[in-house]
Amino acid sequence: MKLYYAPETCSLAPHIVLLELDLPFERVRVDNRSKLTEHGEDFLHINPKGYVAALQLDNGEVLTEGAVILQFLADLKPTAGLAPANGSWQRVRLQEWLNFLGSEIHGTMGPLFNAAIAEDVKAIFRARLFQRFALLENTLARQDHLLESGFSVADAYLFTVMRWNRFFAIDLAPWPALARFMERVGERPSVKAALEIESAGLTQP
Ligand SMILES: N[C@@H](CCC(=O)N[C@@H](CS)C(=O)NCC(=O)O)C(=O)O
Repeated sequence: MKLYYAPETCSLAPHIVLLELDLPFERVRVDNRSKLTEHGEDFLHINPKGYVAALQLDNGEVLTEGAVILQFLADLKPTAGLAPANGSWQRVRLQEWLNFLGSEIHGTMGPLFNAAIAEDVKAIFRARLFQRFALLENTLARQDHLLESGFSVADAYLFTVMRWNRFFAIDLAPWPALARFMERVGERPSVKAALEIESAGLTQP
C-alpha cells in the first residue's frame, strides 16, 4: 500500500492508523501546491480530486476520502479494535462521528485557511466551530475517547483536525476535556512517530 500524504494535513489521520496497525506501507509525500509527488509524478493522475489523503492498494486501486480510508484500514486488522465490527450499531456510531468530524469540524475549518476570505466572514465560521467544540467537550468530559470502547480511527481524525487550531490562534482553554484529549492522544507512540516522520520529511521510518 502507498499513502499519499502532505505533512500537517488530514492525511495525518490515516498515517497514525497505519502505524497503530503496524501494517507495511510506503509513504509518498505530495506537494499540495504543485500537485507533484516527491518522485515528480503528477498527483492528479493518481487522485484526480487533487487532495490528500489517497491510499493506493497493492492491486492499483486508489481509495480517497479520509473517513472511508480510515475504516478500510481498521477493517484490515479488526483485532486491533480501531473500528467496531461492520454491521454493528457501534460501527454506525463511529460513522456518525467520522461524518461529524469531516463536515462540521474539518469542513468548517477549511474557510479559516483561505486567505481570500474576509476576517468578519471567518468569525462566523469560528463561532460555528466553537459550538461544535462544545459538543465534543460534552462527550470527552464523560469518556476518554469519542467511542466509549476506547481509541478508534475517529480519535485519530479528531486529533488531526484539532492540531490546526494553532494555525488560527484558537486556545483550547474553554474546552478542557478537549485539551486533555489532545495531550492524551499526542502521547501515543503512533502519533509521535507519524508527527516526527512528517516533520522530518522522511519517506520511511
Ligand atoms: N473530502 C476530503 C478532503 C480532503 C482534504 O481536505 N485534503 C486537503 C488537506 S487536509 C488537501 O489536500 N487540500 C488540497 C487541495 O484541495 O488542493 C476528505 O475528507 O478526505
